[in-house]
Amino acid sequence: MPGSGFVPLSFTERPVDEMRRRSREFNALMQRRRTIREFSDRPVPREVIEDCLRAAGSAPSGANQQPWHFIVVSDPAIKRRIRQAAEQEEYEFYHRLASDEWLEALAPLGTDWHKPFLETAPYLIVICGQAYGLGSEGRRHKHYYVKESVGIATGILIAAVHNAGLACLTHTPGRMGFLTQILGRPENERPFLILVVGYPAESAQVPDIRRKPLEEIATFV
Ligand code: IYR
Repeated sequence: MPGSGFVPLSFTERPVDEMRRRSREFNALMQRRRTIREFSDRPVPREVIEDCLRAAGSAPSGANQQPWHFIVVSDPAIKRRIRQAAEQEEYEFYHRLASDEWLEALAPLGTDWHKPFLETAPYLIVICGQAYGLGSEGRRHKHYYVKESVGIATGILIAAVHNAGLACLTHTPGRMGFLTQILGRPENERPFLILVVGYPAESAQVPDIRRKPLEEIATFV
C-alpha cells in the first residue's frame, strides 16, 4: 500500500469538447452492456481478466484499505462443485425461501434454479469483501465501508469486462458460505457475488427490458 506522504497529482485536463465527446461515447458504450445468462465455453485470454481486475483494484475504498479479494475460478472441477452447491441454494430459494412478491419481481428475467453457466463460462470471479484486515500473527484491524468499497470495485470490473468485449452476469446465490468452503478462503473474507465472465452463447437471448431515463434517475437542484 502507498505510504502516507503526498506527491503531486497527475491530472489530464481535457478541452470541453473532448469531455463532451468522451462522456457521450462512454455512455453509448455502457448502454450496450447487457447481463446475459447463456454463455459460450469459448476460452478467454487470462491477461484480459488480469487487466480487468487491475482496473477493479483502482476503485476508491474506505481509508484506502482496498478490502477486496477476487478469486478467479477456471478449473472445471471447482466450477462443477460451485454449480452443484449454488443450485442447491437456488432450489431452496425458488421453492421455499422467496416470497411471491420476490418471484413476481424476477419473472421478467426468466430465471430459475438451474445455473448451467457456472460450468459453461470460462471464468467465475468470486468477489469477496474482507470484513476486517488480518495483520501479522493474525492481528485483526477494522475495515470501513466494506460493502460500498467492494460494490464500487465490482462496478468498475463490470465496466472493464464490457469494455474488453466480453459479457458477464452478477450472480448472487441466497447464501454463499459454500464458496468460502470450496475455495478454502480465510475467515475474514465474505463472498459478495460471483461475476460470471465469458462470451455469450450464439443463441443467447436477453429480456426485453428498458433502462430508466435520466429524468427518472436524477434530480438537479
Ligand atoms: N439468486 C437468484 C435469484 C435472483 C435474485 C435477483 I434480486 C435477481 O436480480 C436475479 C436472480 C438467482 O440467481 O436466480
